[in-house]
Amino acid sequence: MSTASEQSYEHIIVTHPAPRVALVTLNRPKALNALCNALIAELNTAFKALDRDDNVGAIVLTGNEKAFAAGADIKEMKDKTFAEVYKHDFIRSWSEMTQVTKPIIAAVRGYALGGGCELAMMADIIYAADTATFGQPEIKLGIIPGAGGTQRLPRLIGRSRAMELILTGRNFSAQEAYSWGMVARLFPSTRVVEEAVSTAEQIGKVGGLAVKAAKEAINLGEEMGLGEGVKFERRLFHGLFSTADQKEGMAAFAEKRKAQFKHE
Ligand code: DAK
Repeated sequence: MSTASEQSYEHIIVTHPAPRVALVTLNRPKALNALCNALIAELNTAFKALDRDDNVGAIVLTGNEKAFAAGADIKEMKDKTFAEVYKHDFIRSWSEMTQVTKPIIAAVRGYALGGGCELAMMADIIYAADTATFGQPEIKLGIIPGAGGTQRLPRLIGRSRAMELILTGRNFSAQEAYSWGMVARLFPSTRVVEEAVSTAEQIGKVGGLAVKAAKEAINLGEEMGLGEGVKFERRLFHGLFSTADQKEGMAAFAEKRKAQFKHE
């Protein structure tokens, strides 16, 4: 039994739908999963526990049919003052999800707006329902994206498209997000979570240390120049020759059998 699944939460549900897979479901349906402080705190607690859990290889993050998440909780933040948000570095904890070392697949159905879209972009892979709606509508509220939207969206879909979307606040469709490369795969809404779980299960079966290294190389590489990134990749590659999984993976290939990875 996993540590995270033993804990019960108010705004999220953590389950284990397949071996080595954790499914984290945002559960504030009446507010379209608006991301209040308490929800973000629970999400961070769950992610930390799942990241430490040796029985978890990959995590799926989802909402419900109507909303992945309709953004930060507008009602909670509407009366805040500059002094308050600046002094307490308002919702800095949002970015803790990016510290998780295990792969996170966002399975997006319904609305992924504002902070909801940003949360999806913090995941490593986005699967979406073909009916999902994305958007960074903050400009219409007199603010700008505050959880990485102005940084991640242009990197994912290109500067000109991101500029247009962020400056107008126009929502965009799952098809657009897919054609621009932000979403990896589209599915009917009824299948998106099971497909994400199935991919997470596949990831959970291969060597966990190699998975961790691959995620680290891709994510840290985005912050480096090409030469530095390639060198960093090579060091991680070299390091994997010290793992039992590398010995097992290559021996299994040579012996024409299925590898049994131990994630060590
Ligand atoms: N916050 C609070 N409540 C929300 C909400 C939200 N973002 N979105 C929906 N709700 C609530 C509605 O108020 C309503 O509650 P009741 O009236 O029933 O009490 C309930 O959810 C159902 O919503 P609707 O009645 O509006 O449902 P509809 O189907 O008619 O419309 C909608 C769905 C998604 C089009 C609409 O709800 C909508 O436009 N929602 C707001 C979308 C939005 O503007 N999102 C961006 C929020 S700003 C930061 C990090 C992040 C952020 C900021 C800073 N830092 C780290 C510094 C993020 C900012 C944002 O996300």
